[in-house]
This record gives sequence, C-alpha cells and structure tokens, in this order.
Amino acid sequence: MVLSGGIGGARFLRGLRRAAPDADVTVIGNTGDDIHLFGLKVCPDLDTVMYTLGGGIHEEQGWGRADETFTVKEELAAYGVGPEWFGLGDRDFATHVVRTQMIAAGYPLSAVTEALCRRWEPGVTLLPMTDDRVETHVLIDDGDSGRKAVHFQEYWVRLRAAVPAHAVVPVGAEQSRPAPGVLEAIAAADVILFPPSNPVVSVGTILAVPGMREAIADAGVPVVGLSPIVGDAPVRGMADKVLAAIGVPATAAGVAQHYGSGLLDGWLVDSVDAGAVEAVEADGIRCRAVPLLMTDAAAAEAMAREALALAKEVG
Ligand code: GDP
Ligand code: FO1
Ligand code: CA
Repeated sequence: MVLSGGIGGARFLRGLRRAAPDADVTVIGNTGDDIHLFGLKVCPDLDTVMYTLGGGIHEEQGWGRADETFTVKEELAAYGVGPEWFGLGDRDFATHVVRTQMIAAGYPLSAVTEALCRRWEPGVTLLPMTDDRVETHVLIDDGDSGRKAVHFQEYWVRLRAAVPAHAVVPVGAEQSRPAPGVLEAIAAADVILFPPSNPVVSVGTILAVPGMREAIADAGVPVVGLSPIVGDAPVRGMADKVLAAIGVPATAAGVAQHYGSGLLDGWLVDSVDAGAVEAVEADGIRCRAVPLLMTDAAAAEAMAREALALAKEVG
C-alpha cells in the first residue's frame, strides 16, 4: 500500500513494481490537485501515476503525455478561452473528456479511475483518496494588506510558487470520505509506504481525509517513508515553500518529525543527510541513510528494496 502524489510517487512506484513484481500494490492517490478547466475535470496526480506506470508519461517533464501536441489549447486560445498558463495537451485532453463524461453520467471518480486504468494497465490498483471534491488552496498576499486563497495549481503553475505561501488548506477534506476500497486496502496491507511525495500537498492531503490516519495506525503493519528532501532542498517542486507555510523545517529530519512516530515506524534519508539519522531515531523512528535519487528506474528499484528491507526490520 502506497500513498502517492504525482511525480515522486509515480517514479517510486515504478521502482517498487520492479523490486516486488509479484506483490499486489494498492495506491491511494492524492486528488487535492484536481482542477476543473475548460469544463473538464483534470486529476494531475492520478494521471501522473497512471501514465508513468502505463508507459504514456512524458519522461523528462514527469507529467502529461509523451509525444504531446497542443492544437486544442491553441484553438481555445483563439476564442480567448484560457487559462493560458495551464498546458493541457491534445492526448491528455482525451483522458479528461472521458473522465468528465463518466462523472456527468453518475460514475464516482473511483469507478472512472478504474475505467481509465483498464487502458493503461499500470500494474497496481489505483484508488483516488476520495470520491468527494477536495481542492488544495494556498493563502497568498493580495494587494498591500490583504490575503486571498488561490487553487494550488494557480499557486504552483501560474505563480511558480514565487509568492509567499501563508497557509495550505485542503478545502472539502473535512467533509470527505475515503473512496470505496481505501480503508479496506489499508486494513489488508502488509506494509504501508510513503514514497518521496510532497509531505504537505500530496501525502498531507491524503492524510487529511477523515479516517485515513486512524486506519493507517490501526493497520498494525510497518509504515515506512522516504524523504523528498535531499540535502535540505526538495529534489524538485515547491515542498520547501509549502513546508514553511505549515511551519515545518524543509529537512529530511523535519519531514519525519512532522509525520511523527505515531504514524511512521521507519524513515529513509539520502546518504548526504546521514547526519539526520540520529535525530530521527531519537524521535522513535528507525532511520537509515541510503541513496534516494531516482535518476533512473534501477535507482528507484533500489530505493524500494531499501524501504521494504526497513519495513521488515521494524515489523
Ligand atoms: P507531484 O505531485 O508531481 O509534486 O509529485 P509528488 O508529490 O509525488 O512528489 C513530489 C516530491 O518528490 C518533491 O517534493 C520532490 O522533492 C520529490 N522527488 C522528486 N524526485 C525525487 C527523487 O529522485 N528523490 C527523492 N528523494 N525525492 C524526489
Ligand atoms: N505543471 C506545470 O508546471 N505546468 C503545466 O502547464 C502543467 C500542466 C499539466 C497538465 C496535466 C497534468 O496532469 C499535470 C500538469 N502539470 C503542469 C503538472 C501539475 O499540475 C503539477 O506539477 C502537480 O499537480 C503538482 O503536484
Ligand atoms: Ca501533486
């Protein structure tokens, strides 16, 4: 069982599939990044997992489709229809059309995701964290003295996280319920892994769904995470900014302490952060320093092996 965001989660999952090809892997995907654009529902993290494991991902970019073109977006722009700042490609559009059509017909997101995965065969069971609408919003400055909340995609993709973030709110999470199969999958898991996904806007959002934390703690199985922070900086993305917004140091130890020993049994930090091992262990979380850069699938596989070995050790 893996709680996943987009790129960091997806690349780790590709390694896990190689490390444990016979294991039944269930993935709970973050849906807080989801956004309605051009009348369509876009689910970046679910799609990143589906495309990465299904062989359709744009490898260098890490999101969106390989061999992508942008004719539809250009045609929409010719009508003055935006937003121009979000790059939805033609191939990707088809996914969102199918998804939106099925949702309009009454299917929950979990059923839609299952249907989309029938094409991509990701080799894992991909479940959205919830079928309910949850949207991550970020509180930023507005004018001289005010503040306003913007959608996470606007904060990240349009503003490139270049403005101070004061708070991160998973709007709707409190009223949401885990999607069908989520709590059952957690209860049935042999091991629960937190990939090096964003601890605030990916794993944090999943944990904000009521019942999720309790289910993980009650599962009574090893819970092992991998640090997305290497050498005091995120490998990519804005984890440092959103961690600061919630008052957590953007360090490998800071993230482990944020999850806490109530949730985590084991934590992997990168070799360059070996100095953090002692502090993490002092908090009651078994910690090892190993290479944590997913430079290729073999490196991700080695990380997955280390995570499984640590799970065995704490189990
Ligand atoms: P997103 O939804 O696309 O942002 O992806 P995730 O939330 O799943 O993962 C984002 C996090 O992955 C970022 O905080 C990165 O620092 C982390 N990350 C990306 N590549 C690597 C890597 O090779 N190694 C480690 N340790 N973390 C990584
Ligand atoms: N990220 C960008 O930085 N720019 C984009 O134009 C963009 C488009 C996009 C389209 C579909 C999709 O599934 C993801 C897309 N992303 C884009 C990635 C993405 O929205 C974020 O990196 C994640 O949501 C962060 O977790
Ligand atoms: Ca994400």
